[in-house]
Amino acid sequence: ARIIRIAAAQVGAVHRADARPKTLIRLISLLQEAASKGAEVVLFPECTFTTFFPRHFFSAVAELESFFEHGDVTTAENTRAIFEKAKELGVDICIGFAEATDDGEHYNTCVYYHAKSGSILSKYRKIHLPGDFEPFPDPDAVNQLEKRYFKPGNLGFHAFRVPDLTDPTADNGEPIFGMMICNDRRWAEAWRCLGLQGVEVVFTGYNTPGWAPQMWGISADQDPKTARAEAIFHHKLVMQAHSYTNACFSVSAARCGLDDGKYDLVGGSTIVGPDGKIIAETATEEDEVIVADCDLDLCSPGKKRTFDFGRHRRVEHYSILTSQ
Ligand code: ING
Repeated sequence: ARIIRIAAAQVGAVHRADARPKTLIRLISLLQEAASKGAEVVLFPECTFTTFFPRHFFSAVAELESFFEHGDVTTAENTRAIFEKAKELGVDICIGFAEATDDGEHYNTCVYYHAKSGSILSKYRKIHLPGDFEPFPDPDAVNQLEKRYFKPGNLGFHAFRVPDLTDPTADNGEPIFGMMICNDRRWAEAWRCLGLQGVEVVFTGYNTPGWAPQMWGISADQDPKTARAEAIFHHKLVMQAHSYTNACFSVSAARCGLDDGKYDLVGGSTIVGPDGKIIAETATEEDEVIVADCDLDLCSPGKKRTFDFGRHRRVEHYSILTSQ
């Protein structure tokens, strides 16, 4: 069997002024907790080394740049310790961060780090950037300025095989993983691009506000509790629906909690099976680890029957998907 014990490391509130070492230590202890529970792969959230800064409008470039990682994250001062710990523990990690490239571009990025080889197997740059370029006029509005701070990803949706996790001679071969980030999960096309590559586990870190009426275009007098419940409902809806329609497992890890006592992000980290059912989910909106044993061969019935893309899809009728 091709069974892998996978964990999601949910990260609670990270404040704007939190020192980076303090946050890094939290991430490392989450990794250690997941390893102590036998996890072989651990997913961390989007932009997990700092507070979720795209909610703020920065006029000073210097502070904005302080939220980005420069150079190789596996060796850079601010981030290398978690990769070193992953290698020491022999646990693969999938982790999100704000990437500043050598040629001055900025992306919302995540990498899959393979502990055995001590290398990055795959990098993904977020393609669907939500929100706006300009902040709302209302100074109390919750902004979402990813279109201002990041460039749309340029690496596509690429599934990749991961060595050293299961018996490579088993039928179906080495595991096929894929990555997306936060808002990507709301776009069926992102999942189908990975599904058509045979993906068996999709990893998604996220930062989802519980209360952002201006961004959603609804009136600001909606009850915040209702809005938060709706945000969690829509998060689970897309993780479950797209796992089912692509016959794959999915893992989601929230950055959540009340950053700076004001900006709330919802929890709801999940591990979902290829039947669309939630296998594990967090109970808090704090730092929390969930784990599940994922038998990747449970994807086969869906891939060979109901969602056998080769036999059932009729691509000659889908051209609108790439022309509009
Ligand atoms: N955050 C949110 C997300 O897609 C959002 C933005 C929330 C858009 C709700 C629309 C509705 O979960 C990020 N970082 O993409």
